[in-house]
Amino acid sequence: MRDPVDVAIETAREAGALLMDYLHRPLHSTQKGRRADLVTDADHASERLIVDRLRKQFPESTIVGEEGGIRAGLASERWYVDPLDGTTNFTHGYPMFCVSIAYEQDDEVCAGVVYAPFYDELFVARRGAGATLNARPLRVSGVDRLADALVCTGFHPADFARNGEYFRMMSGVAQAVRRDGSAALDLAAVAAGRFDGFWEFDLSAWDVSAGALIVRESGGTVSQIDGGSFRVDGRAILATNGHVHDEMVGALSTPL
Ligand code: 2AM
Ligand code: CA
Repeated sequence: MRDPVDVAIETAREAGALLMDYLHRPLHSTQKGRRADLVTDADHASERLIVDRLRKQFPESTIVGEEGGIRAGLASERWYVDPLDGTTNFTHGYPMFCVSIAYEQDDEVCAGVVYAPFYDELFVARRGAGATLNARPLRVSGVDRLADALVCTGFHPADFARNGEYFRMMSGVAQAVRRDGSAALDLAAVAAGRFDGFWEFDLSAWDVSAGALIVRESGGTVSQIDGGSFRVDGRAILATNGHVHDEMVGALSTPL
């Protein structure tokens, strides 16, 4: 069997090149539901490419892709695929979009790859063996007070109200808050020490599975927003450099 990390890297790069090809073409996009919940031809083409490559190399595995749902296979080997994370950004030519691929064995994510083709940035994590950005070791930041921290969040297209309140509150206690539109890249930015923390409600396993491993393997901490144990299907995520984790759990558990 081939190394899942190598396969994920090759596949993410290939899908990233495909996205760059689509970037400057007129796009056909449809709304999946709400106004900001878009899917384009590029999402579908990227997912087809990724599923094809993974199927060839790992015919037995289960594949959970955002645009195609589950393709059944072994329960013990599962791939989580977001063929285009940051679709709204992509449709506007805003560069914060990526491909996210994670490989899980026996309910443990053991490989995570996030590739941002516009920047040619490849984030890779192997469970227990650290994480890299374009082959250089990654490390979270050393900022140790929320008051000095640059933090980031994201908004589910169907629910701005609740997180809007948290955004406002966090803007008063952190140094500053950003909203960049791609959960996988936000997590990669925590791993790289660019953001000191990131939280978001209502995400799916394909949004967070690779990025969460990359944060952990860069020395960061990942949990539910209330501080409970992280699960890829837990919907809510808090990822930090570790130093500001408890302060962020405290801030996000304040009744608003
Ligand atoms: P997407 O671009 O792959 O849809 C924005 O803060 C983040 O939320 C992005 O990672 C975006 O991923 C994700 N997102 C958008 N719509 C979503 C939905 N309906 N359910 C879960 N996540 C969603
Ligand atoms: Ca997507």
